[in-house]
Amino acid sequence: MTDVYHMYDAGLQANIVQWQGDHFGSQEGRGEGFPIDVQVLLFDNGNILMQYADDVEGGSGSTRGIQDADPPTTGLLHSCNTPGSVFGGLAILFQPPVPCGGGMPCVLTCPTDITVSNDANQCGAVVNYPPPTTSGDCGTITCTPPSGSFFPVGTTMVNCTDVVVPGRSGAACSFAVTVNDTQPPTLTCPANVTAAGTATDGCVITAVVTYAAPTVSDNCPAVGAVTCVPPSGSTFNEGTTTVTCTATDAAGNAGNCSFTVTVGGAGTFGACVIDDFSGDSWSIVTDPTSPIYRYWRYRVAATGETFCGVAESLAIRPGRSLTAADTIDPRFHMNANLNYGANSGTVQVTDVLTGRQFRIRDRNLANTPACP
Ligand SMILES: [Ca+2]
Repeated sequence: MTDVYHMYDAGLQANIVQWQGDHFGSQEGRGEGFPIDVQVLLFDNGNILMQYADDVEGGSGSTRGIQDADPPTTGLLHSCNTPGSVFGGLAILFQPPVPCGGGMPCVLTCPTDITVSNDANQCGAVVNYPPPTTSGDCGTITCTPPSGSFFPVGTTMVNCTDVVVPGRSGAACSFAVTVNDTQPPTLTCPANVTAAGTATDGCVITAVVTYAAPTVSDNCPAVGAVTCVPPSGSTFNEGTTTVTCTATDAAGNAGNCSFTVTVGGAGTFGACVIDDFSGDSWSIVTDPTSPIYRYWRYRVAATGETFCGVAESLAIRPGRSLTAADTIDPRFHMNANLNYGANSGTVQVTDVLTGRQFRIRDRNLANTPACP
């Protein structure tokens, strides 16, 4: 290679590099090895023009005027990956300025997979992610769905690609965005329930209680059925029972709420006495509006036994006396005589089948604790 000539042509807006080489092909009448001019124009707009001729500047050969065109319009427009096309002319214009196989291939490296929890009250999340890192000759990178999109619960693949241009294979990469539903359903239970109850065999006060189902909401659809324990319509025993309701969403998150069902309890019994020595207690329902009016219950402190029944007679003189009798029950008989004026009372219960007798002697009615 001979001397290289290099200058910038402001009119063409191009760097011109020119040198003289040897022609290795044969040309009629000239044989091989005669000198030719080779010229490369690097235009500011990125286009590249290659041409050769006996004398480029002199306009000999077949490339006359190429370097003077603005923009250059003469010569062969080279198509990438079609090598045969370069043999059809003496000048080659690379446009757009992408080297055919000359640049480093574009390589995209996607971010690692992303896992997040759902946004509050959303069945998905807005996810931001960094763009892929690039190496080589890359164009504009496009990722779908773009960063900042709303991703639904589950796994969504994000696909990133290099802009597709002639002569460059489209680089691509992908990664997974997983949004987990971590929000449990929200349950709203009914208000606490109070039921009067009825007396049953075994001296137990119970009530069949039905209640409204809790309301359920969740950030995602497909919440399973609500389960309450004990279920509505159950028989609830005397006292307070906590009802717990649960619902589970498709992701396995369980929400719950609870409320209470109270049967009987404070106020059910209107009069009570307790033996000052044995600890035996007796109670009776004195409210005529109660479904268990005149229901009595005797508890033996020493053994834990309970006897009960419904008095066929009950007489109350407020502040003065209370008398009650149950003499027709085939199991237990009862007689109560309380004298509030004298601050004392007696209660006697007989187990009819065994003949056992139990008696309360309360010498201080004023110290009787709250009705059980
Ligand atoms: Ca949920």
